[in-house]
Order: sequence, then structure tokens, then C-alpha cells
Amino acid sequence: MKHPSFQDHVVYQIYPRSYQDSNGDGIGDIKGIISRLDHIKDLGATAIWLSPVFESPMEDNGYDISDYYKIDPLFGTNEDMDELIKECDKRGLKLILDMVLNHTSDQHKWFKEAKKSKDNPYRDFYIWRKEPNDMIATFGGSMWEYSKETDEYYFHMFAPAQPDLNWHNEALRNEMYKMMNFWLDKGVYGFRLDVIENLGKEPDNKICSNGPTLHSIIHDISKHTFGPRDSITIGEAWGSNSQNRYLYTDPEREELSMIFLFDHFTRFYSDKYGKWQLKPFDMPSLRNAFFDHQTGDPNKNWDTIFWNNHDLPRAVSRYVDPNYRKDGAKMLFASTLFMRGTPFIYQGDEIGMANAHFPSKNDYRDVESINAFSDLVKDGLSAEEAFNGIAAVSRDNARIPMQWEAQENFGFTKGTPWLKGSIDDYAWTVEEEAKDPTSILSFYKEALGIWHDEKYRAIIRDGSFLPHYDDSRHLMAYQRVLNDKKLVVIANFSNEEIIKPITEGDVILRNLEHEENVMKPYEIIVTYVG
Ligand code: TEU
Ligand code: CA
Repeated sequence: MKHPSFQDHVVYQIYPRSYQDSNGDGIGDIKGIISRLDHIKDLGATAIWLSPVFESPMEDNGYDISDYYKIDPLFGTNEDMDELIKECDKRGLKLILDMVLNHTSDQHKWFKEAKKSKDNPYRDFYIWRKEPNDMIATFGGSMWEYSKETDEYYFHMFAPAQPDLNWHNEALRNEMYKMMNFWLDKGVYGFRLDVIENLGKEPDNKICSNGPTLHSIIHDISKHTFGPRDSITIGEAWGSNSQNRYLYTDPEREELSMIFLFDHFTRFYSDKYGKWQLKPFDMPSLRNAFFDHQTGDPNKNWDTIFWNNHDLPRAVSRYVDPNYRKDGAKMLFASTLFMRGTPFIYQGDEIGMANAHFPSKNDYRDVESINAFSDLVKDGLSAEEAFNGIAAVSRDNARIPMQWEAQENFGFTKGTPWLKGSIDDYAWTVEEEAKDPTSILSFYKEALGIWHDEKYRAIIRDGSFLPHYDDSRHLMAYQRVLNDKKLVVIANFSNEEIIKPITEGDVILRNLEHEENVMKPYEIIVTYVG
């Protein structure tokens, strides 16, 4: 059966602000990205997800867009974007843009018009009420902001500077279809769709995620833009789950290629403080977060396989004992790489970048973290507990500048970085790891070589998924079977040495070489039975 092109892609996410600065202002930019495309190609990724680079006041680092047709001068020009598309194409790299459809910036011309009067032609592009209800925004405070010009409140799920769009308005929908086709016609392969689950919101019923009109909205977007094209779409859906995800991904529904679910992270949220005080790690919860998806209906679901993105703390800091950072970073990557779905590598994963470890709360820049600190203290945590919560999961942990060379600011900028760098020494750089055959970077390249190898491609893409040793307190283990061939993955997620489980077949990948009949801490073994 012919499979869609996206199923043979490995996606590398770039957070442009922190990837490579080319003009010394301490902020990453498109020319900087172009100068580093060979690194992505050599790694073995085949597509790039680029977080937003459109014009924005940067209240939320570009997830508050004021012009969808214009590249923000901080990142460069529209001509730079055209060059990026061309340079990607030269290297056989596909480009996926991050589309923020749920809200605009309050500086967008539509919102500037809408707030002027109740009968303005753009008024209904947004959501207005005479009185607010008690819904609380993701970044803290009320979800409703008073607008004095018309003595009404507008709705915003995130910051007040991010007014939500009303996707029940046909003129708005048509404007968005036109804009998306503008970028598709330029050669963009598809979109990562920011908080797509919220487009069907019904604030009067306090519904934000998975509203009753959501899937007809997504189906119409698909029909008018990417659906008829050879494309990829990845919806971000924090509030979705193993049951309702098929509504997005079942090919017969003609909606999206796949969605980001965050079970492996949200399963550890504490009841009172959510992610700011995560529950202790336990292997069954983590394993089941992946296995619940992998054992679903393969005809209706295609998974996203990822540990990190620009909103998450580094998994190597979350799940691995710092004394085993190198072995653990390799194990994490390979433990899920051979599952069924699209692998996503977030910038810096490939060299084992860890959390920021900032000494002071004043070092954090993320609007979510800054607001959370004061909210957590108000909600009863001590300043130290609130700081520890932020240090563990702040989005800034993933946004410290990329570590390229053994020089000041890791070669990210000749200027002053917009965000403090990590406490790492220069061993944790692309330059140093590229020279070391035992490095994390070398291991990523070896593992991706197997992922792309025709010998294993069909098993990894189409093979069935069978849990293995799934009662273990330490192991993430599974088999991928296609006809009489199989891959077997056994990963020790602990800092303990354990008895080596029975393995079969030929070892095709491992992160540790030894002859003992044990699995060392954070050891992974991948075998092939063919
Ligand atoms: O994130 C959606 C979102 O809600 C996350 O910010 C999540 O709630 C939080 O980080 C975890 O607690 C998307 C973008 O990825 C994020 O960067 C934007 O800030 C947000 O939407 C608004 O556009
Ligand atoms: Ca710059």
C-alpha cells in the first residue's frame, strides 16, 4: 500500500531566536539558520519545523503574530525566507512553518480595527463579551481583558497581548486559507499547527479544547489549503488523549497527518500545581504514555515521537541521573526512535543539551514562567519552592542558545545572547562532539542511519508494535514485527545495573560496549531478527 510521503521524514525543530545569530544582536535569525543547514542534513533529519518568524511584538517570542505575510526584522526579511526555502530544497530538506491560527497579536491590524467599535467589520474576528466569566488564562490571570473603547471584554487563552480569533467567522477563515496557501505556494511542505485543539472554543460554555465544531473547522482548513497537496501537518493538542486523537489523524477524516500529545509529560502533573510540581518518575506511567498510543489502531493513527520542544524542560534533565548524562541522552533518543510515527528532534537534543540551571529567577525571560512564579507564591508555595518549580520545568530550559563551538557564547553569537547560556563546558558542543565517535551526536547519526536504511524502513514504518517486558520497573522494551522480521528495543531507564533480559537476533545499535551479562545504567540494545 502506497504510504504518504510524511511517513519517511525525520523532523528537526528550530527555535529561531536561539539557534544561530548572524548579525551580532544576540538573537538568532534566518541567515544564521541557513549557515547551519548542513548540520541538520548531516545529522540525518529530512525536514525542519521552524517556530514562528513572522512579524511580532515578541510578547510570547513570536507566538503573537502581527503580520502573517511579513518576516519580523529581528529574524530577517521575506527575501531571507525565500533563500531559506531555496537552500533547504538544495539539500533535500523540507520546510514546515509553525502556524498560529488560534490567536493573533493585539498589534495585528485586524485587532486594532476590531477594538475601535462594536460595528467594525473586523469586530467578529475576535470574541467579545459585556461581562467576563471566571476562566483562568494559561499564562495566569483572567482569560478576559477589558477594552475601554467599547466597554467590553475580549477573550485570550494566553497573554492579554494574544487575543483569540473567532473561527466561527467565515471571513476570518477565508483570510487564513489565503495566507496559508500563500506560504504553501512558496514551497513550504506543511505546518505545525499551534494549539489547533482550541479553534472550536465556546467560552460561554467554558469549552476551550475539543469543542463540538473543532473537527469541521479543521476539515475545512484542510480542504481549502494543505489537504489536496503532498504535505505534512502536525497539530498541537495538549488537551487531547488516546481516545479522541483519531478524530484528528484518521486519514478518512481528511484532517491532519498527526498530533502532538504530551502524555509523557502531563501524566506527572501534580493535582494542585500541575507541571510546577511534577510527581516522582515511575517507569510504568512513562512507558504507558507511549504504549497507549503505539498499541492503538494503526489505520487511524500516526504518532509523533518526541521528548522535547521549545515548551518543555529537557528530557535528559527530567529522566536521567546527571552522572550518566551522555549514556542517558543516547538511550532516551533510541528508546522511542523505532516506534511507529514521525521522530522529532528539538535543537540541542542531538548533543545532549540539558536544562538551564539559572541561579536566579531574574534570569528567566518566558512570560509563562515569570507569571507562574508570582502565582505559585500567591497559591501557597514558598519563594524557594516556586523557584525550584520554575527551574525544573520553565520553557526557558529549552530556549538557551544552541551550543555550536568551543568559544564564547558557544559560537551562537558575537554579541550578548538574549537569554543566558548553559553552565556546560565546551565538550557539550557540536564542534567537539562531531570529532568524537562515542559522542551523543555520533550516536544520533548512527541511529538515524538505521532509521533510514531500506533494510529496516518498512518494519519501522509499517510493523506491528508489541510491548515487551512491560511489567518491568526499569525497562522500556518493545518489538516491531513485519512478516518474519523484527526489531527488538530494550532500554534501561534507571541508574541501576540490572540482569540482562534475554535478547534475540543481531545487535544493530547499542550505546555501551561490554561483555557482562547485565544492562548497565541507561543502556540500550536494539537487535534485528531477519
Ligand atoms: O503552546 C501551547 C501551550 O499551552 C503551552 O504553552 C503549554 O500550555 C505550556 O507551555 C505547558 O504548560 C503553544 C506554543 O507551543 C507556545 O510556545 C505558545 O506560548 C502558546 O501555544 C501560545 O501560542
Ligand atoms: Ca540576529
